[in-house]
Amino acid sequence: MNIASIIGHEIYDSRGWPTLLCAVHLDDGHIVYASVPTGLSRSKYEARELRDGDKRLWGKGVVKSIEMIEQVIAPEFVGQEPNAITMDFKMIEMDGSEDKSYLGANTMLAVSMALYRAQAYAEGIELFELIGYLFGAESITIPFPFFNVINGGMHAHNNLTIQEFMIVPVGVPTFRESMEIGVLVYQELKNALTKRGYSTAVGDEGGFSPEVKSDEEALDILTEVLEGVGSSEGNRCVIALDFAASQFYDKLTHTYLWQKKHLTSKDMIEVYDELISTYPIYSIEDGLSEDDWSGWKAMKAALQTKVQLVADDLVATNIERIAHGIEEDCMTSVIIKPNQIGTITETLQAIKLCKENNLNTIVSHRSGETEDSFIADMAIGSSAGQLKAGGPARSERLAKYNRILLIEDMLIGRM
Ligand code: 2PG
Ligand code: MG
Repeated sequence: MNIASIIGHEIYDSRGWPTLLCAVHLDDGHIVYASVPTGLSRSKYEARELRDGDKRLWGKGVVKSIEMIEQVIAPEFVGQEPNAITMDFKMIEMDGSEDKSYLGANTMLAVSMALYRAQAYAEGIELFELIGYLFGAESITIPFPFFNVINGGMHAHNNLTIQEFMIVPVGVPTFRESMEIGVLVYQELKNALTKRGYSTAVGDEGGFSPEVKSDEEALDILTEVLEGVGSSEGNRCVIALDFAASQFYDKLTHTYLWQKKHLTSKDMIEVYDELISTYPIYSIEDGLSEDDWSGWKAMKAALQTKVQLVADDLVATNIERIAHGIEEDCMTSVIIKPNQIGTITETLQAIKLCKENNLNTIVSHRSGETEDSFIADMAIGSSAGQLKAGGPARSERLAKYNRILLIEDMLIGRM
């Protein structure tokens, strides 16, 4: 089966900003689609998106990306069988830049995802099966979810410095049961916030964004809710936090602006140690900034036995930066976001590098999402282990969780 055409479309993401959808038309008439997300609290080391930069839609339009797809990429691939890995490498060669700025990481990723889907369709298998096969996996595992239940930082307009307060069900055998616990905690948290007179409006990732007085108050409320739900269900949830510290790092003074004080990396590590001893915290993401290699090294030395230390902005799904982080001994886990690097093939290489070096991986959505559920298949096919896809609310978040529920049902023969 061959590719008949590749078409780009401008669509809108969960924030109402334009984004890109790619359609690969196959010569049997079947069409596969893929659409790409956009981050807000981005690392400066991420691959570059191509945006129109004109007067329309704040310069965020993607007409230039559509032209790249239809006039530059499609002529290379039309008439050929979909072969995602070869075609990803071809696009990397065509782009020729360090940061994907010629074709655009959004352009390349939309095509890459659609090619993986087209190849799975051509081979008559599910997307997660193709990814598992290409990844060389002997078996696959369902990831456990990080549900984002309170939004702060750049994802909400409230007092919270911590960007993401997530809950992670533990000791739960199936994804379906994790999901039940996730929605239960979410609803109980809603009640707890209402009782205290706080708003239950949600932020960009589907978690609540209350005007609580401090990060600690949010943690107090969340811990109280978790204790209640834990005792009634016999299951436990732990807390995962994304501090997104690059966002409160002050480049002029080389300090972190934490709760109105200027703190050093060393002070921040003490803050985390204190928080870990007070709350049931299992995972800390981006506790320090994207350039603070020595701080990360010290943080790992101090906290690695107590908590998972997750690098996101620091390494930006870039194998060279991940390799540097391994050399410097900076983290125990890595966030994996396809649009930080620009192709699925490179994203899978990043997961592989982490696994070969005993690092955990967390496949992640972006704050501006679409209904595309690709990352669910990718997390399963690569046995990434962990997935963060937002709150258990809002369809662009649920699209990922619901796809996993469906795959889990397939795997136990309920299809
Ligand atoms: C993060 C992400 C996703 P954004 O910092 O981990 O949660 O946020 O997509 O806004 O960069
Ligand atoms: Mg992050």
